Amino acid sequence: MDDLKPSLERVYETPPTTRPIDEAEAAHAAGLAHNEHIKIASGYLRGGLADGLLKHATGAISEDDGQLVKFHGMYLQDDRDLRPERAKKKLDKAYAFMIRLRIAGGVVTPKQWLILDEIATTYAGDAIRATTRQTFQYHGVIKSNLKRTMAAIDAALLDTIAACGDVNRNVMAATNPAQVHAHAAAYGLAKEISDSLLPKTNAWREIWLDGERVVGGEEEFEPVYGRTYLPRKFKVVVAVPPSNEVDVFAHDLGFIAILDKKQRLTGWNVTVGGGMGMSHGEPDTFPRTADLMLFCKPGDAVKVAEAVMTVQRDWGNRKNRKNARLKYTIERYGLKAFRAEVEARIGKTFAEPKPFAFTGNGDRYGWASGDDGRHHLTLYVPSGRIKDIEGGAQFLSGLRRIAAVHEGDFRLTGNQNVIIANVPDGKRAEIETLVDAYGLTKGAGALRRNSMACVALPTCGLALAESERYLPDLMTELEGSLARHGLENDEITIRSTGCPNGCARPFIAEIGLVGRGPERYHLYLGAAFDGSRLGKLYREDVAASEICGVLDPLFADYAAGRTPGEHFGDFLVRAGHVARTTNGPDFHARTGALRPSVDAVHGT
Ligand code: SRM
Ligand code: SF4
Repeated sequence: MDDLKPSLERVYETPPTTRPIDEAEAAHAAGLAHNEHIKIASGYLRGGLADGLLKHATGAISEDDGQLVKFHGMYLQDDRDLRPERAKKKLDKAYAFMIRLRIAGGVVTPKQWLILDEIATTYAGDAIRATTRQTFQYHGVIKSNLKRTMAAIDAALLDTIAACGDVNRNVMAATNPAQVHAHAAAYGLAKEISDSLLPKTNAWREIWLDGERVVGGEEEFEPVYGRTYLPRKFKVVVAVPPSNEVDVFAHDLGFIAILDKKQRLTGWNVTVGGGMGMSHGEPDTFPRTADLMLFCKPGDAVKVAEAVMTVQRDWGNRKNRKNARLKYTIERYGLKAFRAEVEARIGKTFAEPKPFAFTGNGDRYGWASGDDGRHHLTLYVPSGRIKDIEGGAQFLSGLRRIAAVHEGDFRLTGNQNVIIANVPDGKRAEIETLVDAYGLTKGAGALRRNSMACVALPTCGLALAESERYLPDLMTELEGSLARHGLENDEITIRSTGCPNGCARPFIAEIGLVGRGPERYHLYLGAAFDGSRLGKLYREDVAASEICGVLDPLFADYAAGRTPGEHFGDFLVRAGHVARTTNGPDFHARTGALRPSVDAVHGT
């Protein structure tokens, strides 16, 4: 259990004792990040959004409103494929909005699915994208359709509030359908936390649904957040061992279910300080796997979530957004001081984390049955893109037909896949027939089953390289190489992102590709199969065409030298191909361990 403790020899800064800076004057004086000023001046997330929507001369909104609209679940984007041609013709960029929903635990009813489908066909280019955090995104919604789209989302009894921005984001929860009771507990906690940490401002209804402006004591709008909300995004996740499908170590705050022998919940291990984002060439930024902090009883979990978030609200860095996530707060003040403050705010001392073990961070595909006799079908949706593929799977049409007859619900997974959940005995054959008729995929080869790619080009404004449009071709090449070495059935995780922000969590995949520039990637290797250990930079700036050639000899070595059951990432570390990364501060070091590992506790 000693491994649970953070490195004690590090020298930490003294934690602040004051509440967050909430005044514009103080913000100026303290040299806070520009986004802090935007929040303060916004009047609880209103800014100039309502007026900006009325400006028909442009499909865009102002730069500051572009920051603010994120809190409403939207991003101003443009189609980057069209940039050169439009620039040549001296046309404005092809602006449109990405809209992200907030769906705690990723559960929607068939009725909601049908409305979401209609929105896709009416306003969003006949596609919905299931994200790496269990929700849906639409791309390509033009400004003049924003309000209509939001009204339709509201009609589905869903919303986009706090899906992006410096707030608590969509709360993820384990989906494992076979663990009926544990899933119910995980989903219940995700819902409770999502509701409890939801911003209270009425701005969303007012702007998008023409709701009435609520007047009165402004402070009462945001009793938890105040006017400046959080220093940065905040992500919460609820996991149920043995599956780490939600990648609990990648998030600011995590809850890991501790189950008794009858699979009933006894309480939650709490993790803090995970995160993926970093910037190339800036060693002060790094991905970090979360620390295990404490164990709490089920009745205390929401209080713990509130306390962790408010300590981060007060202690997080509001001057430098690149250093503002909870992971850096923990690095700055130490886990011990952070936990003491959380306990002080709740007025209770908690127990130490309990042992548990994860086996992997992928999804289970195909049919599974719960102990309540209901059936659940996990479909493989390449990069989460729910659309009709020419000459291929008809995901949009097929799931629409299924939603029309389905009596259970749908669940999105943290790996961009879709579960047709809670199918009664009598409906299973009908669903199966529709799945086959529309060519929906119940699985894929071992590598693809364990793959993820972020959106990247053409919509993501931060992409340095392709991701979703590149990974399938690379995997085809790699599958050939794996087959040559007899590894075609081995489960190896592979994830790619178009930049180091890490939206598909590549730093905890056994093979991680991170965009460096057009057709060039950094290659990270040596992460743990269960998502508990970071990989290490193996080769810088590799041309896309050379990646398979770099990996092929490593596959050969793995096939020849692995021990029974040894995963690829573990093998690469043991065989000395890459140094073991013990945690964030050690991420950029080529060798050596700066911190004790927590692997012993979570079973790798
Ligand atoms: Fe992400 C920004 C897409 C999960 C870390 N992310 C973006 C933006 C909004 C680009 C932007 O700021 O202009 C991307 C929009 C692309 C597009 O066209 O849709 C984007 N992120 C996504 C999604 C859709 C990727 C996907 O393929 O599914 C995921 C939506 C999740 C959701 O439903 O809420 C998505 N993003 C993640 C994750 C994974 C996770 O949370 O498990 C991470 C890494 C974990 C973390 O937060 O550290 C992630 N996204 C980022 C970052 C880096 C944050 C940081 O701390 O450095 C950015 C950039 C930023 O915030 O400045 C970013
Ligand atoms: Fe965009 Fe980078 Fe996120 Fe990919 S990882 S979606 S390129 S921000």
